[in-house]
Amino acid sequence: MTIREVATTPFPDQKPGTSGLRKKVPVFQQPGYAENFIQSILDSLEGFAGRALVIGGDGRYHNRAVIQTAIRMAAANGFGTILVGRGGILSTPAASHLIRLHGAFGGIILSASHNPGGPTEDFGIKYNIANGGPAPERITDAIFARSKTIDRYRIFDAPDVDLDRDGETRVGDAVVRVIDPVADYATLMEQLFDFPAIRELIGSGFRIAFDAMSAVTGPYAIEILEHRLGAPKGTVRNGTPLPDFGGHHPDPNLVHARALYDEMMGSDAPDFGAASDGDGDRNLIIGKGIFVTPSDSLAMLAANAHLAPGYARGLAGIARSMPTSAAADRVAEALGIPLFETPTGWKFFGNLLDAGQATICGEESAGTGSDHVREKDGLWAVLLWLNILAARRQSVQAIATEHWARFGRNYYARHDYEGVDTAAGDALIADLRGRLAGLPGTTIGALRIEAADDFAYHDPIDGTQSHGQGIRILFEGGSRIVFRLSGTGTSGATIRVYIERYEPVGGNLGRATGDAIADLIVAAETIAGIARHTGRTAPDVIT
Ligand code: VG1
Ligand code: CO
Repeated sequence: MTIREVATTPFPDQKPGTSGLRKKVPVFQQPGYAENFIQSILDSLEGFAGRALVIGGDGRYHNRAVIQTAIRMAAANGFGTILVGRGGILSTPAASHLIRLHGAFGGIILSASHNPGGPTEDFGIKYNIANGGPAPERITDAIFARSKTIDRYRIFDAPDVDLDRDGETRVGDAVVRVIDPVADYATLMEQLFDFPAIRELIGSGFRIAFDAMSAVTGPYAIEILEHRLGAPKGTVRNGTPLPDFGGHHPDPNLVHARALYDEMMGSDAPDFGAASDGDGDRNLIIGKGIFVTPSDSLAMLAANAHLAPGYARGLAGIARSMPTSAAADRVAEALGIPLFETPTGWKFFGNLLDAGQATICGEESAGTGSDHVREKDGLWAVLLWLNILAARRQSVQAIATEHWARFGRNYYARHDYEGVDTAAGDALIADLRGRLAGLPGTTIGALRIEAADDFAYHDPIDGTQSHGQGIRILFEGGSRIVFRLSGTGTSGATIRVYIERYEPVGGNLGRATGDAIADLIVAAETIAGIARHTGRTAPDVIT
């Protein structure tokens, strides 16, 4: 085995987005493309000689090829141990856990999350640091800068590692260990939650439907829900990870998990429905007859977390991304703990979790998690819900209704305009930005704008400043519209419009969301001119 130094030239488009570098598979298949990015990661790190690196992915098309490349390059660059999930599989939260469990230097996760997979669909690479979390902007900026000047990469000439058998091999001096992707993660869940109580709930006839969407969560959900918690076989649907996710979007929302939603709204609905995304970090929660918005789920989990053994000590604080509704803020206030508002993307929670300032975090995009790892965690949210349901012995509907009666209700929806011309998306945001100063004090129908700004974050732990994180229009009474551009897409622009209306305790808490926010939807169009800029008169996806 020899190390090869391969001369290369930069690709101009390797800027990591909200969660790593995501491109179409054919882009990643260009000679040197993945190699350049991986070498740019390695060149941006210091002090990893002889240390461990975790590598795994969500099993999508091209996963195995890039895993072999990453192993050969990590070995050639001096890592001492490389831990790889069997079959090249690791869910994002499981990878985060393994980095922490093994005291690894970091990890390379291959995923494009909820985006479709296949020969012409999406692929992604991201780097996670020693705390198990996504690399902060300081590192992703360095990776991008390096990718623009890179002129060589280092790789071992070596045969492929057999990814399908547990055990150790060597690539040069590095030990490559293929490990069970599920076992350690399942054990961690068992430590956090009251498995006997959940097992008893299930034994009493409580029915669960879990849709793994033919993505990475299948093996985890089968092991935990069916094997360890005794749910009947078949509780987990679409439980085998497929390279093309069966041709679907592995995005657990009301559009792409429609079959589950329809079942949960039907007369013979199970008691609890859930789904996860391509890489296992998102969650969809649906009770019998009730969809729980992710923002509400965060608030309800935080309000009830003490019922699970792992959180019986209480929460130090709650963190949410800016576009996530303020439902969690009211819980934090009631618990007398701090609430942190961060930019979109899990990387911004890492410092708060490391510092012990926040225990539970969440995003409106179906991401919830805690300080047990440094990624959002789909199955974790499902299990915390099940633990709460086992402790309270009430329906999801009853828990939600009581929650709103106590805290009020943040009616909430996100409207996505996908595949918009990039220049039109940029122009819409630039136009809004230019008009921000003139908006406060103006009215649209009965709505009066109280404040408008472009969200900036000052990290309270390390002082980092992040600007331009989304346009906020705040109305009197607590309603709000947020506009931002997606940072995870691979073609064109996606405009996200986040709409929220607060209904206080004693108000009308049982409305249909669409009705409750109808005037704000009209206001969003009036303020931003979405149709004028994009030619679109309706969103592609409403979540
Ligand atoms: C989206 C979500 C964001 C999430 C990110 C990664 O980003 O809005 O909340 O953290 O995806 O999630 P954006 O920039 O497209 O809005 V995942 O499940 O792709 O790792
Ligand atoms: Co994901």
